[in-house]
Amino acid sequence: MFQKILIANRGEVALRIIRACKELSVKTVLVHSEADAYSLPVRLADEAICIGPAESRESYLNIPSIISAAEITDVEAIHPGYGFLAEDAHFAEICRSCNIEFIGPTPEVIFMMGDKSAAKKKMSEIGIPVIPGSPGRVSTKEEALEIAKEVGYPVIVKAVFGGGGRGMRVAHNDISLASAMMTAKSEAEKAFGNGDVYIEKFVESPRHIEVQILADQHGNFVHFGERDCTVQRRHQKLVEESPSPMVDDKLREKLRKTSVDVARAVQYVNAGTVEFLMDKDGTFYFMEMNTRIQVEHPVTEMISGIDLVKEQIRIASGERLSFSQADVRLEGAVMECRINAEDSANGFMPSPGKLTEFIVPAGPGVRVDSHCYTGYTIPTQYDSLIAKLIVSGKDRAEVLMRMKRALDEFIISGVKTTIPFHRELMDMFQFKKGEIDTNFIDNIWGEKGVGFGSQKKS
Ligand code: MV4
Repeated sequence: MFQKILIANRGEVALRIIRACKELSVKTVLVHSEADAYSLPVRLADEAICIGPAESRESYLNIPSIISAAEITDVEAIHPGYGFLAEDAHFAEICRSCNIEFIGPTPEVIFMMGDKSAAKKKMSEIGIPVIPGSPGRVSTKEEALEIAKEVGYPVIVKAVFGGGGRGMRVAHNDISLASAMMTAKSEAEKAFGNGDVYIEKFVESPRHIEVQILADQHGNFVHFGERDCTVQRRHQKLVEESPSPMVDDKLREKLRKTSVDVARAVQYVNAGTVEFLMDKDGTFYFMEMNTRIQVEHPVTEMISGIDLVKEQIRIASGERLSFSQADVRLEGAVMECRINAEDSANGFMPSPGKLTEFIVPAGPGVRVDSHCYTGYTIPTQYDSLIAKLIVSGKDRAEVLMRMKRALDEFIISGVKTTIPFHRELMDMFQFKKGEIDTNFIDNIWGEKGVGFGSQKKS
């Protein structure tokens, strides 16, 4: 096991990694920006080094400063968390050349999965179901029209290096396809520095299902069941749960097997998530693989009893998985609500500021992952996640009651939060039945919170 590792991240996930390290007797070095000098992870890490100003480009994305900090403190590995440099193949490569273990997959695998079109092509070649569409990049209007004729409208134009919904455009006919190509390309160029796009059939009312996997350096692969992340607003996940209310045992088995096949095909190492789009009729397609630990990983930790972050560190240090697939027990139900400093009654506008009160729920089946405390000021420069409220129970019905109870207990003053949104969501009959798609929140909440406070109750 490592003696000391560096954490190249901030906020909730930096604290999550520190907790894992303490339980493994691994010393921690946390690099941070000036804006985070008074953060809880800075206080709890064994060492903390300020590497630059608030702006991410000059601190959390500043590779030379991070590597310098790693060299000076003599760490053996770097944990990138999620976001920032977590899926930067170039950063992983630099770590390798500096003899620092990058806690994640190899630069080659990160690079391959970062190219969504190449990843899709590779998976389709080994028989993994993918959404019908162009076999690779589409560069001209003529090619685009050809693909659309083949798969039929509506189609979606997607950025090859996309993610988070940027550089995506839907087209319903030949005329809108030409402009969809143009806008998707220019948006992708601006957001990712590369305007390459590909095209596929647009699935109208999908669900977002993902499967957590772990793989060690010795060829062992384990999956941990699915997470349903269908409740999103403008590509921001708000609620994640396991098991999915819309997946039966037969489908679940297929999803799990497919996910392990995907990981095996690329000789994946460390924690990863295979993302699927699921049709109304239960048809599922491989979408992409996320080569990092994800925000919603506690859902899987609570349903399996496995500490995924500790496993990540063990795997990176060369240890074998200490359990096999047969040892993984997924019991009951778990749900996570993301508590953001946003005004959900007002278009989810960011609401940074000082937390004059921050009192977290507890009790049976409740876990809160948060770096916040009473008196903490939420910086304006970073994302608005202030806490993850994760609740487990014997079944989904118990989880829904427990989540409402925990949301009621959560006291946050000084900023607006998404708690009122979650409280209302827990009472909505469509959500309670699990009968929703990825458009649900955008459709009913709409602009400026229209619909908020006026939902049908069951
Ligand atoms: C799609 C789709 C429908 N059809 N692809 C959104 C983010 C990116 N990872 C892929 N996304 C989608 N791709 C086809 N062919 C609908 C979405 C989509 C979506 C997917 C998952 C969760 C929420 C979503 C919200 C809007 C659109």
